[in-house]
Amino acid sequence: MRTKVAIIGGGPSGLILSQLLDLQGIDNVVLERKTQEYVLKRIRAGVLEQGLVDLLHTAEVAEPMLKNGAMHDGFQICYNGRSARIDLKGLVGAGVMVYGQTEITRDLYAARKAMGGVILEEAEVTNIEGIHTKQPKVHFSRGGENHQLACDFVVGCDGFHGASRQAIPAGDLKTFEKVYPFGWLGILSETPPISHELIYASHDRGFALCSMRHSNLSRYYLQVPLSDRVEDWSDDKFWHELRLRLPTEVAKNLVTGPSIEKSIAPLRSFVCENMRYGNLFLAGDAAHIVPPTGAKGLNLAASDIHYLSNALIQYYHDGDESGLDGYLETALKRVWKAERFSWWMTSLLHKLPSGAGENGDFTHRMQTAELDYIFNSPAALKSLAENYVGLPY
Ligand code: RFL
Ligand code: PHB
Repeated sequence: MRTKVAIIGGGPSGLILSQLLDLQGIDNVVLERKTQEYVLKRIRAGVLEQGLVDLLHTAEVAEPMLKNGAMHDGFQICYNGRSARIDLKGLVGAGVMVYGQTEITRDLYAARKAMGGVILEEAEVTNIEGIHTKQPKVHFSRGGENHQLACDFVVGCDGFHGASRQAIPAGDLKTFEKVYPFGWLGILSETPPISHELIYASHDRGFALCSMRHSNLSRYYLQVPLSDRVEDWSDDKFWHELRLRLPTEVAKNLVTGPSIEKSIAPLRSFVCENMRYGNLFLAGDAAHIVPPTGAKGLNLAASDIHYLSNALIQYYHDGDESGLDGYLETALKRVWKAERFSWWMTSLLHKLPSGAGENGDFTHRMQTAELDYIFNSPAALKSLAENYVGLPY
């Protein structure tokens, strides 16, 4: 089996890349270890920057998003019992699109199918051979048998736990990581959202986030200790805790109901600086992870795919390798800025353990001072808004 670009992973990164290349007549094959049904059950991102919205237009899959997504011109931050609005549109002239990653993935699978794209489900990549040659080979197992896919380039879109990054020898890897001492417990419920905009709440009991997918589907998160398990959290316990973490006038609008999904995600910042290694390119969560507080994970995956798809198209159409040679530097610059923002927003809003040498809740006082500063400084508010809507590509 042979193709031009072997794409490992059928999540949003891999599917968008596959679609963009196919639209330019560039052969590619997607290898996905799970079934499509399984991939579509994962509940993840919901806030899209304009760059991702534009990319979905280029990929010719924007129609369902335009019909069912909602533009948000601002969001709320609650702290110390009060609530303040970040007027994104007023501050930086742009908003964000609220539309689920699950829906984007479903739209992409439908588009790939309509174009006759090759996506091999339940195909688990085990090894990449000849990364430094002009004809690398991707080894994968499917239906109990081993197969090979020969190609010009391999793109690792296989998420944090995938095989592509592991194909880089340990001695050559340049990775950076911070693991946070808490996780997010998320639930999805078929209830109207508490507000028409997202609410980020900082509270002594821990952080909470009120988000949504549409007018009758809400997504809520609570900061929880890493030792907590989903079984420890009944729906009633979740709703009770959420109410406690919101200002009273906000909490009174909460409509509760049975959860239809409940999961705990650990929070991590991670960058693998080898976004190019020979003829292997890494994109999305395979190369970097951000804590979800700034809603940047999927959006960073999109900017990687924007740079990489343009570079591959330039190579196949004009024989010009400069985009491929520049990918690592261009993508990494944006990655580190989004890492900084996600780390900062996480540190600003979560209940943090005291740092070394601290006493009397020093960290909490710092957070309150910073929030007071932000809401009284047009410059600070603008910086927050500029990063939240997404830095330019
Ligand atoms: P994915 O989505 O993890 O897809 C990788 C795919 O690769 C497959 N795979 C393999 N296939 C073949 N062989 C192998 N050996 C393989 N190993 C793995 C996997 O089965 C999978 O299908 O990575 P991708 O495409 O890079 O997409 C990244 C995004 O999923 C991720 O960044 C976001 O979901 C992060 N994120 C958010 N991002 C935002 O931009 N806005 C948000 O509001 C937002 N909220 C979130 C989030 C992530 C969360 N969790 C659970 C981590 C909220 C949460 C709770
Ligand atoms: C979500 O709706 O899942 C979501 C929204 C905003 C975030 C993180 C997750 O910052």
